[in-house]
Amino acid sequence: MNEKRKIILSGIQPSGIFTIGQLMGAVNNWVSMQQEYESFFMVADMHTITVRQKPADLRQHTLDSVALFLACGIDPEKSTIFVQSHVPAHAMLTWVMNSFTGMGECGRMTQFKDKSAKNEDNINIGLFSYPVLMACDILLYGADVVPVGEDQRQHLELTRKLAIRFNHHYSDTFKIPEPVIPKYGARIMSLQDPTSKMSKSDENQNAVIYLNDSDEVIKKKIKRAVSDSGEGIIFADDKAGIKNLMTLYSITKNISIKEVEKEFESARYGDFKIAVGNSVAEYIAPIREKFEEIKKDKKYLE
Ligand code: AQP
Repeated sequence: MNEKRKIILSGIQPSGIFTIGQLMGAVNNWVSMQQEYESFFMVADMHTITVRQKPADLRQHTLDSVALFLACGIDPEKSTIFVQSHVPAHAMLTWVMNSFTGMGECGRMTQFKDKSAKNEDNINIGLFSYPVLMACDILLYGADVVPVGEDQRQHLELTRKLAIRFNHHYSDTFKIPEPVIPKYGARIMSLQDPTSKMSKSDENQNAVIYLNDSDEVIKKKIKRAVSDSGEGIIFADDKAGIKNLMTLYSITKNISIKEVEKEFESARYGDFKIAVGNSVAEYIAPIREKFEEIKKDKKYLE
């Protein structure tokens, strides 16, 4: 039993109620991996302030994030849950690592380009060096693996590059981490534009399923989800909307994509969407109920 367990670290920004994308892309893996790994899960508030925040909202979202971690199945007896800004070493190492990072390396990051386009009036240095902070989050804890969604793959590659560079210049200081990205659910798409990632800050609320959405709201959003003018429940890249709904069904029912195809072989889109709506609502309901329950106990969360 003395064998040293491998370490995982991952985080989520407290910028609102989590989406089903964050659950399927990241948190579900956290829950299963915490059994085996020494686990650190972080409320990444320093990342969140790269976009303007209202202080009261940020405080509330930080507590909500902890409540959501617990509601999704993170066990505080097994895992360490912490708030990033409570550990000054994150900022301290970031200053060091900023001096090892090229301007071009940060400028190439897709997330920086996307977030700059969304926040044209506030393209700040924090937003630019966000991936350096993320690299330091991971390297500080000596994480072996980092469970994340597909959109974070590029940041993980930079983390590895910076660690290797630092180790090469000095001594073997940092462990080189590996990403863990789920086979399905690594990129849950917007319900209204299935060619782009489901994001909690989407202006169109019908595009996003939040973990506190009611059964009725979930069913309605999925009924209205954009599909295509064709037919057939087929998992194909040219059927992005249907592919996304099939992913949601497969994960919420815990069956394979092949089984989904078989179950809906001769179904029409409308009937399929009703089935997906029911399945997703059933999957989210216990999380929502647990979240509402835990949220009442602010003292415990603090
Ligand atoms: N749609 C998604 N599908 C799969 N995984 C996702 N993740 C986020 N969205 C999806 C994964 O969730 C983890 C935490 O992400 P984050 O806190 O960095 O949030 P984000 O990616 O910035 O999320 P949003 O919803 O896009 O927020 P806004 O709209 O505020 O920018 C990561 O592991 C991420 O891969």
